Amino acid sequence: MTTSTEAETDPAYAAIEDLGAAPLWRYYGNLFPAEPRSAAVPYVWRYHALRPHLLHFAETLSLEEAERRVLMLINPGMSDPPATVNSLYAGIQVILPGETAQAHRHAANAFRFVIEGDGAYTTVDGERLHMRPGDLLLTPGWHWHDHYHEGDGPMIWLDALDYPLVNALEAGFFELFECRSQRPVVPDNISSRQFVHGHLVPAWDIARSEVSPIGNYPWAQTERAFDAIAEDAEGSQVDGIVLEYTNPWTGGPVMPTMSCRVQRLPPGFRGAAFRRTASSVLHVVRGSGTILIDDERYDWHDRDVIAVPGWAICELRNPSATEDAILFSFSNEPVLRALGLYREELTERQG
Ligand code: GTQ
Repeated sequence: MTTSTEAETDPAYAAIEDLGAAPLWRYYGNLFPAEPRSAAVPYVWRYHALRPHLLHFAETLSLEEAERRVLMLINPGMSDPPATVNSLYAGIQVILPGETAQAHRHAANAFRFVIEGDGAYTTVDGERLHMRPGDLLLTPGWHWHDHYHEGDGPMIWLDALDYPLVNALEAGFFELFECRSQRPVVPDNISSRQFVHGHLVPAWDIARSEVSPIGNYPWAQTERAFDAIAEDAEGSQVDGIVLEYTNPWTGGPVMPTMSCRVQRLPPGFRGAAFRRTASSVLHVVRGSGTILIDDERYDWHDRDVIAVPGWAICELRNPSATEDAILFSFSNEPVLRALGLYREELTERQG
């Protein structure tokens, strides 16, 4: 038998290293943790603090120079490669009146959630989509997309992409379109209008893709969906009145790698503590409140963005006596579910 001191000096360690091999017994605990340990840490990006800097770059950096003018929201635990949480990235993009962000496509799936402004459009595979605050616009992988702004004042939105996953899988592709902007080839906003009825959807498209055919999920419909919920509905004990944006073909998430939700926390809401293997990002649409993440309390306010690492113990609260809080969120739950790795549980807080 070899003792541990002998092991330190055993020349066989260096010999196997030179041969491209390693002793599993020195790696075991890290490779097979008892439970997930996220590289991401909990973090809150303050919209009111970032916004002036975003506008500074809007004044000093042209879209010809920047391609996309975006402040990436990089998790302090995930700088290389940069990500917001595990397989997801979020950023805050600004475009000014008269500007165009040139057409391109990438293998990564993307979507945008509009924060402020009016009069901008994104064209996705030849469909012009009008962007208004609270709208969710999908740019599925390998769809051409460009943005332009005809309105007044800055247009700002939250971007989300799954590039950390796509790059980890070494499946990233990127192409510029042949000209700066696409010409529309179908009527504006047609996909949202055709699918708005939900129970009566165009049946001639036989693709039935895992990617939603809807380009824009307008905020006006989201509000209508909330208004239709019964007054005394209890909702989820952890998430309140939570709605999922769905792919009308499957009833499942809008894209195979990202699920999008919006939730209303009524005044005084105190959520139960829970954890999930999925990692998520929250964006405050309205209101303010707190989230306990692994026993640390974080305040959040209007338009902030919050990183929630996978398997962290979380608890949401809306302490206001009178105001609802509305959160938009996205997560990698569909990836974990597809691979049989999704778990969630109610939990006691530690400590
Ligand atoms: O608007 O197409 O934040 O391609 C990152 C990559 C936005 C976009 C991002 C992108 C875009």
